[in-house]
Amino acid sequence: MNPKWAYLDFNSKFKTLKAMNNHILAIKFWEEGYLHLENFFPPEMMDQFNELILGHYGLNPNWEHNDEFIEKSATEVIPWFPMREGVMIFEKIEKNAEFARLSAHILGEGWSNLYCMAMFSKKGTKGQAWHQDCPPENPHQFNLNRLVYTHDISPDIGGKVILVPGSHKKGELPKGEPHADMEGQVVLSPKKGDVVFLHGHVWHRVLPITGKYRISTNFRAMPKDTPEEITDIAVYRNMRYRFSTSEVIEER
Ligand SMILES: O=C(O)CCC(=O)C(=O)O
Ligand SMILES: [Fe+2]
Repeated sequence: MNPKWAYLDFNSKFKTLKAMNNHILAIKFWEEGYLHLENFFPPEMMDQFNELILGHYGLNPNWEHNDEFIEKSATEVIPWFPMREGVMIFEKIEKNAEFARLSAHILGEGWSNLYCMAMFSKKGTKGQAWHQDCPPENPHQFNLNRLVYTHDISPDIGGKVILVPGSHKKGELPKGEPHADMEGQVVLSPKKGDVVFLHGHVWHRVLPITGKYRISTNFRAMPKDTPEEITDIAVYRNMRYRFSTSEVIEER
C-alpha cells in the first residue's frame, strides 16, 4: 500500500473509498444498464414521502392518460410532478449528496436533473408493458431513471420490475406481445429505501398490481447536451407514442 495512505486522516480515506465505490458502480451500470442499491434512504424518511404521495393521490385517483393509450400500451400508471407544483420537499432526495455523486459518476460532467415524477397504480391494474423511455437510435441521448421506492414491492403487492440486462446496447425493443416474457430478463423486487438506477434505453416493464396500491418515484436525470423533451416519445413493442400530443406516431 502507498505509505502516504497511512498518514491520511479518516475522513480523507473514507472519501477516497467512496469515490472508488461510485466508480465501480458506474462501471457496473454501463455494463448492465441498471443498478439496484439496497437501503439507500432511511425507512423513516421513506414513510414520510409515502404518506405525502398517498395524500396527493387520495383514495380514487383518475387516470391522466386517454383510453387509447391505456388500451394500446397496456400501461396503467398515474404520474404526478410534485416539484412543478412547488412541493419542494422532494429536493431532499434530488439533492442528496450521495445520490448526486453517483449520478455524476454515471452521467459524467455537465449532467443535470430532468424532473421528479411520482407514479401511482391502483389495485388490479396492468402495471407497465415493455418499453424504452426514449428512442434508442442515438446511444448518447437518453434519460437516466433514478427510481426511489417508498414502500416494499412485496409479493402481495405485485408490480415487480422486469428488465433485460445490457439491452441499452441492443437498440430498439423488438416488436411483440406487450407483456410477454423475454429471454434473459431479470426480476427486481425493490424494498422500502432501495434505489434503482436504470438507463432509459433498457427494455423494461412493471408487472400487474395485485395488492392495495403501488407507488414509485422517479428522479429523472440526463447527460450533457440532451434535450429536455428526451422522454416525450416512448417505444413500446407495438408502437411509438408521443405524450405531448397524446398520439401514436408509429404502429409496429
Ligand atoms: O415504477 C417503476 O418501478 C418503473 C417505472 C418506469 O418504467 C419508469 O419510470 O420509466
Ligand atoms: Fe420506464
